[in-house]
Amino acid sequence: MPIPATAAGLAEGVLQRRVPDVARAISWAESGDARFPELLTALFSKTGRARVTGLTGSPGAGKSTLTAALARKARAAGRRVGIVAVDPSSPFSGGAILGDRIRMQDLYTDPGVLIRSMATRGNLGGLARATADAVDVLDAAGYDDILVETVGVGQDEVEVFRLAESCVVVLTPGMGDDIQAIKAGLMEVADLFVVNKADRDGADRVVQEILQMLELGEHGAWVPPILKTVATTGTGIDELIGKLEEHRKFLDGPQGARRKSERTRMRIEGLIKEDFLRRVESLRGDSGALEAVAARVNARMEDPLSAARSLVGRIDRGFAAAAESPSSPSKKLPFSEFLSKESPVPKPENLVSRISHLGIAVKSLAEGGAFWDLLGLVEEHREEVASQKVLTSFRAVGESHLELLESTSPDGPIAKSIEKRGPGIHHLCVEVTDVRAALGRLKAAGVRLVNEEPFDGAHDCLVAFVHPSATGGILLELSEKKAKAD
Ligand SMILES: Nc1nc2c(ncn2[C@@H]2O[C@H](COP(=O)(O)OP(=O)(O)OP(=O)(O)O)[C@@H](O)[C@H]2O)c(=O)[nH]1
Ligand SMILES: [Mg+2]
Repeated sequence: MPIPATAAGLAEGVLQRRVPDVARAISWAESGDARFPELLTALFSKTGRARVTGLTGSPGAGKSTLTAALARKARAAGRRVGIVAVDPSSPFSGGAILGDRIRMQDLYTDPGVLIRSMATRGNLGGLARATADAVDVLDAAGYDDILVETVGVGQDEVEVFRLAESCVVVLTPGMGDDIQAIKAGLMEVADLFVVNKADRDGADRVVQEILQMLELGEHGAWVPPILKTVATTGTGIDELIGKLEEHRKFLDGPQGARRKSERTRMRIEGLIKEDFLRRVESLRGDSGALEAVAARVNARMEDPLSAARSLVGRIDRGFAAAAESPSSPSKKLPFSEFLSKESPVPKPENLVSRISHLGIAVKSLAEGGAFWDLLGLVEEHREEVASQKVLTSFRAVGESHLELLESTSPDGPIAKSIEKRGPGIHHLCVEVTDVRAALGRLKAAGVRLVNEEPFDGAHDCLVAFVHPSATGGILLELSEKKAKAD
């Protein structure tokens, strides 16, 4: 069966657990394919079932051997296993000595196991994102246990690692200073410590060192257990599985819920950061924008703060435009393109057709009108709007009007406005094509409205007011011409 090229087709293949489709979906995640977001949308509601365990530690600590041991146990229990190796030298990713790979041949040939390696691209958190996406694909494809192996060295790997539900830090005897590095980067993300190669001298000393670290450091309701294993013989594996099970139960409790939402937040935050960083990078590259602005600042033609602001403005405009244009496969930043498409930046449809009128509060129409008569702007139309307790007088100025407003009652809005601020500009009215659509959009954006529902105004219009606090200081009237009923 050919592998589908559309997101919808591939999603179906993944959900039907077709291995080539799963592999293709992960490739999309890894390369940041423009179709991946749609795929993830289709799959995401089917995720959340798998147990995701991360294993990290120094090179050669035995992560792959442990991963293989855990995978075999899961297979023996009839569970399907996905392995993601974020590690260039892992036997799973093919970089390790052949012997290791041969020892794991059973896993490679088992149809209930899918092994996948992720390239260390090592920049801007892309790896963490791709790995999290790959895990989601495997989860949707019904893999019960997902094991993620990473080398716990760089910040990027830590980011990957902490996305797992249960994070296992693998240490070995004779690590020396390594334990300091672990302390700095991994302490607070570790859920379990494994001292592997416990068949060697010094395992107990490592256990002691970890205990000391744990005593000094802060940890929440879950105190990370420390286990000794010999991954090559399987010693301690059952205990490790038992502790992972306990941790899983902990996560299913109230403490776990908090932790899960924290990780989800982190994942979303990571995506936003990735997008921002790419935008900043885009200034460096082809456009030369950063260099040009730097030259201006160096020449003291512009200060750095203004320069930065103008560049931020350019980024926003640039990405709004990118979101409008059809995506081309040769684009360098397909994923951030996706993010900007999803963000609320894209240019909204214009709902305003023209300035309808400027409303001026006057004590009396006669007095207020006299001045405009001098300029030849004579009254065209007079109308009382009973609901607003106001008498209005319209004078055409080209396509727009002046609307003089005289209160018909001392407790009307115009009387109150004059009492507070004196006579003068009262509001600006713009004509909109659809006042309800405009109100809906403003409301969704949290804009403070005076009227949530439009009402009948002068001139056969449907109108509503927006509070000055939202518009930059002026009361804004939105007005829609009602279709003339013949
Ligand atoms: N003596 C002993 N050797 C072990 C043990 N676990 C793993 N090894 C060996 O240590 C070597 C490295 O094991 P791996 O599982 O590849 O270690 P890793 O952490 O995945 O290594 P990288 O992926 O290269 O970082 C292999 O030769 C294993 O056979 C153990 O418990 N005891
Ligand atoms: Mg490995």
